[in-house]
Amino acid sequence: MTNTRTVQTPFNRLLLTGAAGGLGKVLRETLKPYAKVLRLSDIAPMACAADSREETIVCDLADKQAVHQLVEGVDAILHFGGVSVERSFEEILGPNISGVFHIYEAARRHGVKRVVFASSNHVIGFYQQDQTLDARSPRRPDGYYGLSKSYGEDMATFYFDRYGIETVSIRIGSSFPEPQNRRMMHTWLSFADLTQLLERALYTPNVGHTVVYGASNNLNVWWDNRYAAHLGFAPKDTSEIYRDKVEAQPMPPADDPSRIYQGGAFVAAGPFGDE
Ligand code: NAI
Ligand code: 15L
Repeated sequence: MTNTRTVQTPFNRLLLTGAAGGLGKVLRETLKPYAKVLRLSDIAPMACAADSREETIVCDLADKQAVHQLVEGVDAILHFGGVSVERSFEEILGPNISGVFHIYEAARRHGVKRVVFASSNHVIGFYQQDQTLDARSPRRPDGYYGLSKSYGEDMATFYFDRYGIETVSIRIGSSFPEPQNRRMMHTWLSFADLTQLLERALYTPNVGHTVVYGASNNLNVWWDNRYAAHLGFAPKDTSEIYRDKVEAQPMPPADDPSRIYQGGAFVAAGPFGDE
């Protein structure tokens, strides 16, 4: 993928959490123009630093002191680490809930002024697919994972109001190489459009706490980004080019959550811990 946008002055050091994950591996490459040094972190092992423009640090987000050390010396944080699917509350608690608190506390103590938070469409997953939402629509999380992202967004608002740390929370739809099912025809976010959105989130001045939905220029998107217009996000890709391939899959039954709810199957996960 090539990024054709004007590359702005690189940050001295950007921190990317979740660097060993699906998106982290992509962003490790596409974020290079924006940082003299990219600090890559995950709890899982990562490929070693390729050159002096990369640093790799293994860190558990649930470990406050380790996160404090991780954040020292960075100019901005792209927070992508944590549990990325629906799990029990106990599994979500450390990585996502304590983790996001540790990130903001470390940002405050080290004077980091900008965070980009990988939030999720699952903060609004219990809305039905015939509804159009904007950033002011009340949240309707579809599980503990969505609740943890909702908490992360509240954390971002608090740290802006109290300490002036700015955040762009990106409610990512479905960011994969291509849409995998009919629902993702609406929610798909290409890696190129994600990278463009991250660039806007890093460089746009005075964002306060901005919430933006992360979807490509798909034919029928459920989300209206009017309250994030100042970011100037203009997605270029569309899921339409995959329509024939996706629609060759069997149609799920009419009562399948993937046809009813914006969050799809996540709304039906759990309960956990009854066994
Ligand atoms: P992923 O699951 O592939 O990557 C998440 C990474 O976080 C993993 O490498 C994992 O090892 C790491 N992690 C988990 N627990 C950790 C801990 N305690 N300490 C440090 N690192 C830990 O997920 P993916 O798809 O790359 O997503 C990245 C971020 O974007 C996640 O926060 C996810 O919630 C969010 N997101 C992704 C979407 C997508 O379509 N890919 C959609 C919406 C949100
Ligand atoms: C998410 O938040 C997940 O991290 C990702 O794996 C997908 O399930 C995505 O949402 C989605 O809703 O398609």
